[in-house]
This record gives sequence, C-alpha cells and structure tokens, in this order.
Amino acid sequence: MWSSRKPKSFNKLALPEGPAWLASDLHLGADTPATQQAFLGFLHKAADEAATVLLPGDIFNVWVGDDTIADPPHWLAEALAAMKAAASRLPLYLGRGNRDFLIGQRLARELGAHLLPEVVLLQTPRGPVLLSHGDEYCTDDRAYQRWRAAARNPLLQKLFLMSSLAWRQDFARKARAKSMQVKRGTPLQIMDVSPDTVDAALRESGASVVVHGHTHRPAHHVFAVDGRRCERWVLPDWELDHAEPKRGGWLVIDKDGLRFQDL
Ligand code: LP5
Ligand code: MN
Repeated sequence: MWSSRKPKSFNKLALPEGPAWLASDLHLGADTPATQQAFLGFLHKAADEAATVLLPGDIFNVWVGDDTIADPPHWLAEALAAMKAAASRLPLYLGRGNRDFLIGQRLARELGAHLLPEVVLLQTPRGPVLLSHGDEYCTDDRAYQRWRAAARNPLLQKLFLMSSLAWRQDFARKARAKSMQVKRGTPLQIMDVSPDTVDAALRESGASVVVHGHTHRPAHHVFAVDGRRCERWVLPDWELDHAEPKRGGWLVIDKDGLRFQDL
C-alpha cells in the first residue's frame, strides 16, 4: 500500500525553463506501426517546440531486458533511433511502467536519456507536480499489487534476466495473455486508482497536482484534500492501430499551467 511504502523524501527534478511534454502508455511493439509513426512525429515536434520530454512508463508493450537492444527488430531500432535523436536535442526522461519496468541504465545510456525514479516531484513553474506511471495508486487491485510486488523483487528480476531472451519473451507473452484474461473479469473501478491512495500521496508530498498514466482514462480531475484544491491529470494511452477512433496525445506543462494536446 502507498503509506507503508512511503518514501522518506520525494525525489525532486527541476525542469529546465520552457515547455515540458509528457506522454505515456504508447505500448510500442511489432504490431503498432501507426502508433509508432505518431510517436516519431511527437518526438520530432518536441525537439523543435519543447524544452524537456518525459515518458512516464509503458513506452513499450513489453520490455524483457536491455539486452534486447543488442540485436533489435526493425521497429525497435527505428523507435530507439528516434529517441536517441530527440535526446541529442533536449533532455529525455524515461519512466518505467507496469509493462516495461525492466528498462535499465543500459538503454538510458545508449539513448543519452535519463531514468526517472518511480515517483518524482517535478519542480515546475506552476509549483510541484507529482509524477509516476500510476499503477502504484491502483491499490484496490489486489491481484495486480501481488504480481507487482513479486515482479519488482530484485532477486527475481536478476534470475529472470539470467534466462535466455527467447524464454523471457515467451514468459512475457504468457503474462500478457494472462493479464488480458484477468482484466476481462475485473471491474473497471477496481482497476482505476484508489482516491484514498492518491490523497495520501498528495498529502505526503505536499504537491497539489498529480500526473500519471496507466489507467487509459484520460481526464483532468479537480478535488479537495484536507480543504486544499488538488488536481489529477491522467495521461491518455496511444492506440492508432487497433481501435477506432484512434487516440493518443500528451500533456504540456509550462508557465501557463498544464494542458492536454491531442494528437
Ligand atoms: O498491462 P495490462 O494493461 O494488461 O494490465 C495491467 C495489469 N497487468 C500487468 C501484467 C503485464 O501486462 C505483463 C507484463 C509482462 C512483463 C514481462 C517481464 C516480466 C518480468 C518478471 C520479473 C520477475 O501489469 C493488470 C491490472 C491492470 O494493469 C489495471 O491496473 O489489473 O493486472 C492483472 O491483470 C493482475 C494479474 O494477476 C497479473 C498477472 C500477470 C501474469 C502472471 C504470470 C503468468 C505467467 C504464466 C507463465 C506460465
Ligand atoms: Mn501501464
């Protein structure tokens, strides 16, 4: 639960002056060519118009280890080249989601990007903004939190990463299939963030704005915590290959505040 995992102090990140662009839940893979093209367009535009890009998780549909980049499939090579090009023009921050939490320093180094801590307090012109992937707020989803705790175990991760790439890819395919099956039987409300957990995070961090992705329920919520006006901005997922209408977009944070930018 959030409070029992309460960090003693929050990692802070001062954003450089100028607009920060945030996008998550792109779920890139071999079967998402249209989503990938939209992402490449986003990075290209960001390099011209933004001062920082933050990608707080689930950039990839699944990530089974940084050694994937030694011999990447074509789609991945293309995505990595675009991220590297963007990172050569502005700071690029990679967060880890529930599908790509095995992203590590090797990938970041290769791209010239920086890894984000699990939860980070962004210092923005509009005050502190609490940023994370969002799955840590889904504390009513007990089955997921059990899996999450196991999958974040450093020893299990080490063992997993020691097995062959083919075995890991096969495991990931089975885990994805299992997840999709379990989700079909789980009420949407259980899979959403727990309001109490979000309130606790806002209380503990002192921020009045929280930004996350993961739930695929983009929105701008305004509510009160202990009488303090708070906001929760939920980033959209990107899906331009398997859904109509196509969807995706990002959040801009600059001196004028926060706003969504549709694709
Ligand atoms: O991702 P999504 O949107 O489908 O659903 C998530 C939750 N599910 C997950 C699981 C991921 O999709 C799978 C990620 C694979 C990572 C590969 C690396 C593995 C490394 C291991 C290192 C030790 O995150 C889902 C939530 C939903 O979000 C909403 O929040 O509900 O959670 C579940 O569905 C709960 C299930 O219990 C999760 C089951 C995971 C699979 C268990 C392993 C089975 C493997 C079988 C092999 C024989
Ligand atoms: Mn996610």
